[in-house]
Order: sequence, then C-alpha cells, then structure tokens
Amino acid sequence: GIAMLPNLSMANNLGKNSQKLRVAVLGIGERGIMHLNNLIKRNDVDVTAICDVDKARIALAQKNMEKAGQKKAKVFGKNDMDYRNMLALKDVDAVIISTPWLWHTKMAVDSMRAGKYTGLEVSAANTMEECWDLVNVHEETGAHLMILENVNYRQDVLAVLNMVKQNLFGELSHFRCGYQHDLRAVKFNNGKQPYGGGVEFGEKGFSEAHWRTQHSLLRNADVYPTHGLGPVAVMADINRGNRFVSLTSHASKPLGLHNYIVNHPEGGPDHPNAKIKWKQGDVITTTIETAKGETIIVTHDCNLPRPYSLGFRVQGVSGISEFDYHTKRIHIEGKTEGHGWEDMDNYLKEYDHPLWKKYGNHAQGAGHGGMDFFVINAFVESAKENIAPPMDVYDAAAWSAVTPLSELSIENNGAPQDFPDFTRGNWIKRAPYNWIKDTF
Ligand code: A2G
Repeated sequence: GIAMLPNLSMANNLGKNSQKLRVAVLGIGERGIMHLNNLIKRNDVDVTAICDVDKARIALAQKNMEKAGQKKAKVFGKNDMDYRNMLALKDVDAVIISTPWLWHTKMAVDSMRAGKYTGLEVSAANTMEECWDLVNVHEETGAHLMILENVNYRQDVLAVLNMVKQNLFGELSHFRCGYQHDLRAVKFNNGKQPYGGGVEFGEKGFSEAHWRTQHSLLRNADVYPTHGLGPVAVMADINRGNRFVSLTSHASKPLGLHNYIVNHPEGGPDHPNAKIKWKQGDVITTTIETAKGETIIVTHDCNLPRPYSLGFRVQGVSGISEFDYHTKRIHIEGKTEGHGWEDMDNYLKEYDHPLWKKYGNHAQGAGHGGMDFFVINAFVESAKENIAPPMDVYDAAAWSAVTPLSELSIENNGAPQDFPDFTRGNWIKRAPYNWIKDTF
C-alpha cells in the first residue's frame, strides 16, 4: 500500500484528529472492485464497510483487502435493502456507489440523508424526477454528491481542458462528443462470465447483461451521455457561468442487437431472443444548445461493430481539435501551417495537465489508462475536507438529464426539449472550479 505512493503526501488535509477517511463501498461488481482496489492502496483511507448482494463479490473484496493488509470491513448485502443498515453506521464518512443504474438515485439519496459524502457512478439518474431528487436532497441535507466521471481525468481530455483554459481555441463555439463503444458482448453473454460467449441477458445474463441490456429493450434514448458530455461540460463551464438550455435528438433504427443475436454461434434465427423487438436506436444523435450560444453534438453508438471512440471535437474562433484514442489532430490559426491538420502530440506534451505531470506514472496501474486513480483521488480529497467536489450534484443532474430529454425529443420527431435549470438561477454567479492545479 503505502510504498506504492512515494510522491503523495496524503493525510495532510485530514480533519483535526487526523483520522483517515472512512469509506463504504456499495456495489462490488466489475466497477466497484476497481474502486475498492484503488481505495485500499491509499494511506488516507480505511474501507470500513462493503455491501453487495452477491456473496462471491464480497469474498473477492475480502481477499483483495486481506492481500493489501487492510482491516476487515463490515459486510452488508443480506437483501436488497441491507445497504441502509450500512448507511446507518457511524464509522462511515463517505460512500461510493457502483450499482445497476436503477439503484443509483435511490441509494445516493439515502446516502446523503444519512449524512454521508456520496460518490455516484455514471450515469447518475435515469429520469427527470431522479435528477431533481439528487439536487433537492443535496440542498435539504447539505451532504455533497460527486458524480464519478472518470473520463474528465483522461490525460488527453485534461490537456485539451488546459488548452481551453489558456485560450488556445479562442472563444468556443462548438463541441462534439459521445459514447461510441461496441457493447454487444457486454449486453449479451452466456450467464457465466461478464463479456460475451452467448446471447443471454436479464435473468440468464451475468454482470452488466443482467441489468444494463434491459435499458436497450425499453428506452429509445441516450442512456449513457456522461463519458462524452462530462469533459465537454467542464470545458464549457456548464453550471458555472453557462448552462445547457435545450436539446433535440434523433435515433436511427434498431438493427445491431437483433443482428448480433441472429449471427452469434450461440444464437441464430430460431433463438428465442431473435424475436425480441429492441427499442433503442443504434445511433442516437443529440444536439444541445448552451446559454452562451455553443452547440454540442452528443452521440450514443453502442450496438454496432465499431472501434471505441468518445469522438471529441473542440472548436472556437482560433482553432479546432479532434481527438480520441486513435486520432489526435489540431488546427490553430497562425500556428498550424497551411489548411490541413497538425498532429497533436506536441500540443499534448506542452499542455500536459499538472495532475498528470505529478501522478501520471503512479496512476497508470489504476484502471482505464490511469484516469480511475484521479477520479477517486478527487473524491477522497474533497471528502476529507467536506467541500464541494469538482463535479457536483448539479453536474450530475444536468449531464444525466440528457437521458429523459433525448427520449422525449426522439418520441416527438426531434422536437426541442428544454433543460430545467437545476441551479435555480445560480449558474450565473457560480465560479468555475479551478481545474488547472496539481492537487485534485
Ligand atoms: O465499458 C467501458 O469501460 C466504459 N468506460 C464503462 O463505462 C462501461 O460502459 C464499460 C462496459 O463494460 C469508459 O468508456 C470510460
């Protein structure tokens, strides 16, 4: 544990009695175990409680904690509602929630009501009512909520944010982003392992196929907007001098999931799942307008064969950048020669974010190319001081609101839908979080 963190001076910000932050981990699936593994490496955190209804996942968590030399955590999960008994514990300061989407808001609301500093996985909320629940309960209780959007900490994303803050692109005008990830082998498996091997889901599916696939069956909406939109929202100062005003959304027809079932060796045209009519269109395109007059095109593309890409584009009066894992290119007026693209490597080096300069090497092992370290680091550091996190409840609500609003727009032939102002007018005077620093 401690030896792996040579350059971290943890514990210098702790409360008066220099206690460690006592964290409960709620949900220990594929995501929760990654958070647990990162938490137990830190010397400023004690994981005091864990909760999952699956005994095998509890056993895995206990094994990892023992290996890391951690004290035994209290165990919860004897039924679906046992998490509330965990939230009642006095020796829990903060809670990390990585559960199926339909549990997110319920659990986050209960956690804030129990006075816990709450970290909530993406996407935060499924309906407009849930978006408001998060905001209302935060305001009632004063308990903070951080949306755990790891992509906001991706190295290229933070470098481009640095470019934005240093005005490289000039006044901003347009963004593109999205979640473009072939999830067919995530949505279907054989009930034995998390990824692939069959065309089962729901009761017969394992891990995400057990609960996530249902959303493609029942909703024609961008059900997963935050990996793309989170980073763009921060670049555009959303909820802090700017806000999402309205959106329109369109969906292509649903072909991908049916096609996958029919062509899979474990499926075929006579497989019962081949009869299913999927509701979610394969490519969902949403255009958001902001108060400052920018537009943002958000794409949800998860049911067709394709390489992974969040498809970022940042454009302003002085230039443009398009970047994802495969392509990174830029054109800056007065800097880039000619009318073509310039490779972005030099810019990414020059504008590398202070956090990545400081912790980049250490973060590499943390998952998703390192960004998982930074999102947990920001959560822990904010929770230790009990201050508003970098990505707060208003961000969670505004980013997640794309799901119900895109659904309404698609249902109404692309009719515009207004975003509520979750900040109740305060977006005008809320100062942007200082993202360009080397702490969190
Ligand atoms: O695929 C990726 O890891 C996603 N994360 C995650 O959110 C989830 O959808 C997963 C599916 O198993 C990113 O794209 C950053």
